[in-house]
Amino acid sequence: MKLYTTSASPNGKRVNVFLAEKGIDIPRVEIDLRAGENLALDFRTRNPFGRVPVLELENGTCIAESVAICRYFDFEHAEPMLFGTTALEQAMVEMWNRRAELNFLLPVAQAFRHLTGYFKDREPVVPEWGQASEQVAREMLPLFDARLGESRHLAGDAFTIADITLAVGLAFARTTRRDLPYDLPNVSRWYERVSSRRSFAD
Ligand SMILES: N[C@@H](CCC(=O)N[C@@H](CS)C(=O)NCC(=O)O)C(=O)O
Repeated sequence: MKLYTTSASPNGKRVNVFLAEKGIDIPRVEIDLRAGENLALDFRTRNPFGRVPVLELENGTCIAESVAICRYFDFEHAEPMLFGTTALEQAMVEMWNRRAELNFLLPVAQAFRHLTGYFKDREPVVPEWGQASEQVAREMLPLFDARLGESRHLAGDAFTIADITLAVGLAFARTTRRDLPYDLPNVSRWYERVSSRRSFAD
């Protein structure tokens, strides 16, 4: 088993934190995104979409999409369950993880890509789209703040994949200096607690 990843990228980080929470260590192959290693023919045989991370199993099956990789490990290594256990928990985790991904992590990534032109060698860069995406992330953050005012973690009492998604999005937004309201009280308190978990250290 091998994980093809870029540890510094948001989705690489998402899987790394998840694996650390589970106490799983597997061999990794670092992919240099800047140099376009993810676009090479060899990599595309593992993921035709040319994105990291990709998990390659012993039998050669390749699983791309960070949430799909995390789900695989949640089932294979039960404790702690990070996608919930009961029907209700699983639905809440799915809801909050999708909200965190679609309404925050993705717009933050789009803002980065289209405002910096970081991948201008491989995609059209549309600064207006970058601004609109940053605006979406800015407007959504207060909704997460409201949720975290009434709940210890995003999906309920337990720490889950939804917290990893939002925290990784926030860490990436901070590092890349996106213009967002970082001082929201509940998000700030929650972020301090979550990002100081050992799994976020590397
Ligand atoms: N939905 C995918 C997104 C994967 C993705 O966009 N990965 C980025 C790094 S965070 C990437 O490979 N970028 C390289 C590129 O766009 O060329 C997932 O959850 O894994």
